[in-house]
Amino acid sequence: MGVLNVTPDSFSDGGRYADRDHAVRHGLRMWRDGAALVDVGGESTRPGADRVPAATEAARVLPVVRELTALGVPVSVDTTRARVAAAALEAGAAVVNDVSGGLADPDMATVVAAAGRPWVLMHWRGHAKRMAELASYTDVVADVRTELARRIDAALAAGVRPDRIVIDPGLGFAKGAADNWALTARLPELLDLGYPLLFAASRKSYLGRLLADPDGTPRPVDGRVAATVATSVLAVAAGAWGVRVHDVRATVDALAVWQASGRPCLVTAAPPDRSAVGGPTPEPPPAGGTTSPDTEDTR
Ligand code: PMM
Repeated sequence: MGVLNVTPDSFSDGGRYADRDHAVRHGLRMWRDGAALVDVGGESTRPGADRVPAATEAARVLPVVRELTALGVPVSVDTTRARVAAAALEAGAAVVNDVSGGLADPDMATVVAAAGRPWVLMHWRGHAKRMAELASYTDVVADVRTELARRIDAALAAGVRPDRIVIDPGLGFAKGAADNWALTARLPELLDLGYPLLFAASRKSYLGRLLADPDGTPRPVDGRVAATVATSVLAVAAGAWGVRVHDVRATVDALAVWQASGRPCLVTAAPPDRSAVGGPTPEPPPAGGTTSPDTEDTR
């Protein structure tokens, strides 16, 4: 899943693709680089961010979703709003990526159930403005697992088909660096829920802190590609179904190496069926490049 934030303020690529033509070109490039989905988002979730009105979010994402799908690019819409999701599905989006796991908008489950499309349920505790206060856990992996299980139950109760559900631990969302590393190390406990898992560490600040200078200055966003690729390969080798990344080409290359080396597995338990969620098949990667962001985050 290639990240396409059509926002002026996302931490990882803020402002870069706010222009529609530029966004479409970048989405097309990520698809050509091998992304199976291009994830179009119109509301920043960086910690502390204010919400944007639904109409603004829709105005940002819908033309891009429409243009990319017209070009044959499979698209997911990154939104917590049922209204925006419904309009994006109507415009051709194949998947709803909901960082709130259905919690932000009570109508989301109905929309997704009626559309019959895959739904990414991310672990979430609250909107960006206050998520830092919500990062308190007894055992982060057990707590995330329990809270994700509740979201799955709610989705099923609303009529969403089990083979349409994807889960996501929500790295950096009401989670500190130690929480993110624990979730990475203990991914099998989340996979044990029996659903395909999306892993989204790309360029997040805990990678910047891992790679900080001796004086403690975090590595800037554009210096986190190798660390992102490493986390993605580890996640896939542990059984993740997909990875959400900005640097598609580097990720696809690394996963080609993983595949050519016999898909070594980091866990003994059988990973979930990766074909369980209907959706697009990746295109072979033709030539192209990726761009680097220069903004900082606090996630
Ligand atoms: N992270 C961001 C946005 N959308 N979606 C899912 N499913 N999982 C995530 O962890 C996630 C997401 C924030 O990162 P960005 O600003 O780089 O898009």
